[in-house]
Amino acid sequence: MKGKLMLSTSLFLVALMLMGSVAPASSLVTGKTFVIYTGSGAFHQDYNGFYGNYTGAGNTVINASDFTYDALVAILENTTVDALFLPGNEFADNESLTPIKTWFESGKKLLWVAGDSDFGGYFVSQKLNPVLETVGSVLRLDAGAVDDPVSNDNASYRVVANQLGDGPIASTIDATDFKMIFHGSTSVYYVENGTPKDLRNATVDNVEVVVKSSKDAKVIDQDLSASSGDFYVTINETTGNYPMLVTETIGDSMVVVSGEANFADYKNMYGNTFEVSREFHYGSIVVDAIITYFFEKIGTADSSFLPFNFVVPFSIFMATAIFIRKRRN
Ligand SMILES: [Ca+2]
Repeated sequence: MKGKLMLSTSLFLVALMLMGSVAPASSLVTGKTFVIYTGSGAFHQDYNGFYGNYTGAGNTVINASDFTYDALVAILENTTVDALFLPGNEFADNESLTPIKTWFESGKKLLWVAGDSDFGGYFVSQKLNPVLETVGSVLRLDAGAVDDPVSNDNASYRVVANQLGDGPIASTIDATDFKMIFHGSTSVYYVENGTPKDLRNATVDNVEVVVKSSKDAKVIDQDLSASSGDFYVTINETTGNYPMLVTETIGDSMVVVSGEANFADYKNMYGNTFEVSREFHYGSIVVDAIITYFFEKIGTADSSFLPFNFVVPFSIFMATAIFIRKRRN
């Protein structure tokens, strides 16, 4: 009788330990290596909030703002890099994207491609979209700018996206009165057989729209480039609900495409207050939720790590069983 009680107690302890090995979605990942490669073209260079949070949680964050492209390639080829962030970069014609493709296709990799609006010609989406193309993503950054005359932080270019999607990642975010700042942002469309397509009402395999603009937003071609990438401005008879932050799972890797580098400090995007009105927003919470979801559900730790979760509770279970047997004898 006593043995049975001890057996059920030890089984209960094992169950508790197994449950405890799954971190809640709101917690940060640990033990990962991130690289933020700003290159020569990226506008945003400050990531102190992101750096502090993730190094504090036991990750390595390499702010590769002064790296050459060759130095980036060397680190992708010689180090275990789990996530690569490209904020508004432009790659030169002689910078082969093959090393990024090879790295991504090696599996369990998170590639975050962040755009910018076409304000003043600082960012040209056609120079960053080839990265998405080379890793096999159907997502593309629009070559225009999202402008919201209604949902904004005191100026229409300080877009306050106020719609959270209903996919598996967005569903991990517990939000009431959802708001997220995208300062001078572009949006995301997709391609099908080489043709640009509206992502707002489409269901695309392995693609999740995590955050959308308000129903009142418009897309404008503010640099008047009228380029092939200025897609949404051509269908502006239906405004609003632009995809601002989208993921695509490719094998056990994932791309994240955002209209702004909202893991940057810039104008409090990776933060929780608006720049002007100081209202609360979900910026860092959304970024963290995406990263956590990826490493817990898609690019999960390899099998060599799994026994550790199992070995400790199993050893306790066996020791208890042996102890019970000995007591009986
Ligand atoms: Ca444009």
